Formats: sequence, C-alpha cells, structure tokens
Amino acid sequence: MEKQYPSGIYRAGYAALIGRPNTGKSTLMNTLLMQKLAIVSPRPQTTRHKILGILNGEGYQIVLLDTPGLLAPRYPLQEAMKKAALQAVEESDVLLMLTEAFTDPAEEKEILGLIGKSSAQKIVVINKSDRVEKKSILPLIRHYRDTGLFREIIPVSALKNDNIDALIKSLADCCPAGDPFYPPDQISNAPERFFASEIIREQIFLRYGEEIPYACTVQVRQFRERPGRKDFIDAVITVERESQKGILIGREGRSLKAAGEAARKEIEAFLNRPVFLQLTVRVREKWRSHPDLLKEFGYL
Ligand SMILES: Nc1nc2c(ncn2[C@@H]2O[C@H](COP(=O)(O)OP(=O)(O)OP(=O)(O)O)[C@@H](O)[C@H]2O)c(=O)[nH]1
Ligand SMILES: [Mg+2]
Repeated sequence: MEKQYPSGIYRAGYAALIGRPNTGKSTLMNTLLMQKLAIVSPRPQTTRHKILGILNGEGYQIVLLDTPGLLAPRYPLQEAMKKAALQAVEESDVLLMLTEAFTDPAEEKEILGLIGKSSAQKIVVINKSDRVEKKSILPLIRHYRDTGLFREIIPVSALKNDNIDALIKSLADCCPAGDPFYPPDQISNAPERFFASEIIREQIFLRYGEEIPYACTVQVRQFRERPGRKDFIDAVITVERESQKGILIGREGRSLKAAGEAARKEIEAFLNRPVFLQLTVRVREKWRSHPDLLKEFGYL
C-alpha cells in the first residue's frame, strides 16, 4: 500500500451516521465527502434509505452510511426506514451518533440504549455548534463522557464546516487496519437514477408544506443516454390522494413545472451533463402502508 496512515497502517471501515431526525446527518455526510450526495431539508424524516458515500484520504478509506432519522415508527414506511438505520448500525465498525448542541441529552436516551448494545467504536458528534455559545457545549461533553460509551466527543458544525478535520482524524483512528473496500475514484454504490429520484424528492421537501412531502415518493422509470442529445429521464411522483396530486401540480401546472425545473438543474449539476426531465404525478392510495408498493418503490 502506497499511502499509509498513521505510521504505516492503512485503515478502512464502515461508519454509520445515526441520530434523531433533523440532527444534520445528511449535511454532515455531504460535508465529509465535500460533495452533495445526500438530500437535505429543514424538515425531519427527509432521508428514507441507507446511503453509502466513500471518503478516501491519506492512508484510509471510510465508507460512510447516512441513515434515516431514528424515531418510533407509526406506519410501515417508517418501519422500513428504521430497519435501514438499524442495518447500517449492524454493518458498521464505527457509529457516529449525531446530536444537536442545543438538545437535552435526555432526548437521546433511547438511541444511547440502542448503540450501547453494539460493539462498534462510538463517537458523539455534537452538531450545529454554530447555533450556541461555545461554553454551553461543555456540560454536554461532560454528560456524554460520563456515559462511558464513547471513544470521542466532537462538537462540529456540519453546515459551517467547523471542526470537521478533527472528526475525520478520529474516524480514521477508529477504523480497523485493512485494505480499501472500493476503488479510489468511486463515491457511492447507488446508481445515478437513485440520485435523480432523490433530487426530485428534495425539491418536493423544500417547496411544499404540511403532509405533501411525506405523502410523496419518486421513482425514475426511464433513464436513457441518447447519443448527441440530452439524457432522457422519466420520473413518476406517487401521492396518496387526488387532493395531494392537485396541490403538487398546482394551478395550470405551475407548481410542478417550477419544481421540475429546479430538480432538472440540480440533476444536471450532479451528473455534470444536460438532461431532459419528464415528471408525472399519480395516486396510489395509502402506499406508505402497503407492503407490495413499498417493495416496488425500493423501501423493502
Ligand atoms: N445551523 C446549522 N444547521 C444545520 C447544521 N447541520 C445541519 N443543519 C440543518 O439542519 C436541517 C436538517 O439537516 P439534515 O442534514 O437534512 O438532517 P438529517 O439528520 O439528515 O435529517 P433526516 O434525514 O430527516 O433524519 C437542515 O435545515 C440543515 O441545513 C449545522 O451544523 N448548523
Ligand atoms: Mg438525512
């Protein structure tokens, strides 16, 4: 092995980002990778899948797993999301538990119980440190130290890229010695069509209110490269009710058109080439509770 870290040992491992919804897991994943891979929104429960991102550095490869926020499931889609997060915990050598710098540790009790059962190395990431005074973080650090669960306790701001280098160093230190799992030029294992569908879903999370984002799922039905022409992407947005379809499309189709245009630009930036994006909206009643549909949509 040419590149070595530290003192001659190459390290490679899986690291899961876990935590309650909205703690900044996907933002941190993107900041660590210095690339926007995972979608982010101000709403909880944005991430629905386990998403793999590969961080290569001098003498290490860290395979990051972004996960859906942990919560008590209320319907089968949320059960599938929890399962995806728990699977990531099982697969990982390192667990990064994200909490917010303004969150009472009492709220993390269940997650602490969960990770306490794992033999993986554990790091608490106290995120969103930009939103509090530095000294208010000290009692949190003391609290997490006293649990005896964690190898490191690291305050960061994923948004402002603050203290991320220290986090990467700790992550690499926690990984076992071993060869890389993926070639150095690979960033993820998910196909382009998955990222295209996620980017469309992100626009729905950013643009629509109330239950609409939660009632939507997006599937890319066709993704065709066409020689000499733009790539053709045909995606379908599924909602649960006719009324939601109406809101999504908007008067004279304006809302959907605007969302589609924004998504197209984001997809083009992600793929680094022009695309033609076609969006359709359809209704599948209660798809979030329907095992066959959850399977068809890739959640099971
Ligand atoms: N101020 C501040 N905001 C942050 C930081 N990290 C994330 N956020 C914001 O927190 C919100 C949630 O971020 P996400 O990355 O989507 O959170 P998540 O944990 O992936 O959420 P789920 O996928 O729903 O579980 C977004 O509005 C982010 O911009 C941070 O360090 N500082
Ligand atoms: Mg997320």
